[in-house]
Parts: sequence; C-alpha cells; structure tokens
Amino acid sequence: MSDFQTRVVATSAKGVWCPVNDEVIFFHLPSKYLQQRQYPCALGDLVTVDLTQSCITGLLGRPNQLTRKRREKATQTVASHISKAIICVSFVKKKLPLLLIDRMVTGVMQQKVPCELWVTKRDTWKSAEESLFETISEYYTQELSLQVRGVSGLKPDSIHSIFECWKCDPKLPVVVFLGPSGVGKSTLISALIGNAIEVNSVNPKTGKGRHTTSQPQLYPYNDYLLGDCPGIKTWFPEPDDLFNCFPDLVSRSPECDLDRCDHTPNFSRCPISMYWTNHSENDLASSRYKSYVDILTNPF
Ligand SMILES: Nc1nc2c(ncn2[C@@H]2O[C@H](COP(=O)(O)OP(=O)(O)OP(=O)(O)O)[C@@H](O)[C@H]2O)c(=O)[nH]1
Ligand SMILES: [Mg+2]
Repeated sequence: MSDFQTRVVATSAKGVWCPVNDEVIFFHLPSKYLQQRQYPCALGDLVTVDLTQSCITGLLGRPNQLTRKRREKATQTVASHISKAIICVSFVKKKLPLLLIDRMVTGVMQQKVPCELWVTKRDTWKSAEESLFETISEYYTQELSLQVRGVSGLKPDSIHSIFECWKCDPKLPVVVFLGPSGVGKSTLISALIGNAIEVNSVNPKTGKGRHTTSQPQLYPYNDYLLGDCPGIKTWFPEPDDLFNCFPDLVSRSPECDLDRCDHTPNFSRCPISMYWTNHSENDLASSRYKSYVDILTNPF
C-alpha cells in the first residue's frame, strides 16, 4: 500500500499520533531513530506513514520550526508549521519571571518564529500586578515590538476575540503555547476549544505547577491547531551575536570597540559592562542586561 500523508498531532517517546480519516492512530518511529535516541518528528509535522505497518516512513519539509536545547539531551524540535508561539507566564508572589521571559522571548525571536507574551490568570491580579503588567507591557511592546497581553483562562470570550483578529495561513496552522508548569496553558486551550483538558492545582507554597501535561498535543480550533506542551523550566538562546538580540540595550549603551568583547563584566574595560554595572536605577533595562549576562554565562 502506498504511503499516506498526515500530520503529527501528538508525540511520545516511542512514536506519534496522526489522524487517518476519522481516527487518530499511533505510528511507531523507525527503529534506527530510537536506537540513535534521535526524535525526528514534532508537533505539526507533515509525515508519510505506512498504514499496514503503523510506521512513519518520511518527513515532509518544514516551512519553519521551533527547537529547544536541553541539558544532557538531544536538541528537541518543539513544533513546526507555526504561525505563532504564545509565551505564557504568570505572577508568583506578585513578581514576574523576567529572566525566563527574556530567555524565551530571545530564543524564540532568534528562530524568527512570531511570538506574543501572555501574562495569565488576570482574574486573580490586584492593583500591584496590574501596574507591574502595565510597565512591562509598555517596555516590551515599545522596545521589542512584542505583543504583550494579560489574559484569563476563565474568560473565554476575551481569548476567542484575540484569535478573531488573526488571519490563519493554512500552511502555518500551529499556535504553540509555551511556558512554565502551572501558568495555565492547558486551561487557555480548554477555554478556546470548549473541552476540558486535564489541569492540576499549583503548589500553594512555591506557586509552581505539577507538570500535568506530559505529552505535547495539538487541538483543532477553527482553522488553527493549538499546541499544548509540557511545562518548561528554562530556555537556552544561542549565544552568537546575542547583544544584537537586545536592541533596547544596544540603543542605551555606549560604543565598545574592544576586540572579541562580549560586553559582560568578564571584560572589565568594556564601556558597555561598565555602564550597566554602574547603572544605579533598578529598572527594566537593568534587568534586561542581567538577563543578557545570565544567558551568556549560563549557556547550558
Ligand atoms: N484563577 C485562575 N486560575 C487558573 C487560570 N488558568 C489556570 N488556572 C489554574 O492554574 C492551575 C494550572 O493550570 P494548567 O492549565 O494545568 O497549567 P499548565 O500551564 O497547563 O501546567 P502544565 O501542564 O503542568 O505545564 C490549575 O489549577 C488551573 O485551574 C486562570 O486564568 N485563572
Ligand atoms: Mg498543561
């Protein structure tokens, strides 16, 4: 029987699930990949499958993809055919994880995947959270042209209306939700598709989630495919030419003409590192410089 073309809608360690007619069927990965501990398929991939052997036979070209480096594990392709990556974060003890935001936003932007930052659980915010959100939203929107939204999974109408303003490119139907465990990724997707996906309460002491979603999965929503992913702790952007990925710092910093300088405090004569080390204001630009240094000094 000839190969059948379909799309990967869920992944696990041993294989993938793909729709065939009205059913979603499991397909094994060829054993060479399992032996090499390589994982060739990602959410959203178009693949060919052998229906009689229940096996993947080929992977079609990806118009785009999002990859994530992982400690002591092979780099993972999170998804392909992506129109948007939604980076989700929430307040923990009235604070936002600025370092994680910078790591994720930088990493995703470096891969030229369009992204937005969604700060979740808006129904729980008090005036302190609203005001911090305003400050952060203004900065990231102006400096990085990043769309920042405050959202609540308990208010489905407001999330539907976000999607109504977008135009779906049929070649890039995937909208992938990324972020730490417990921020409400599955709850947002449930609110959109109108079906309950399993969720769990966050730990009341640490504010951390319980890694409820363990397998990446796509859910159809209008013309889109919404990608629910397991929670992540961090993201590792590429260190090459990293300073230029922080245009807000570039525009605020003095010139540096030192040879092979990375503008971190490791280069004590660097005018840029001197400028930020002596910068007394505890503002978002300082926090962004700290994120920049953290990414370079903890690349993996
Ligand atoms: N008040 C409120 N609670 C929410 C909201 N979104 C999610 N929650 C709660 O936060 C907890 C975690 O939500 P999930 O949707 O499971 O979070 P997740 O990001 O999918 O977590 P992982 O699957 O572990 O990565 C659950 O108890 C949800 O009910 C929201 O908008 N408002
Ligand atoms: Mg989840």
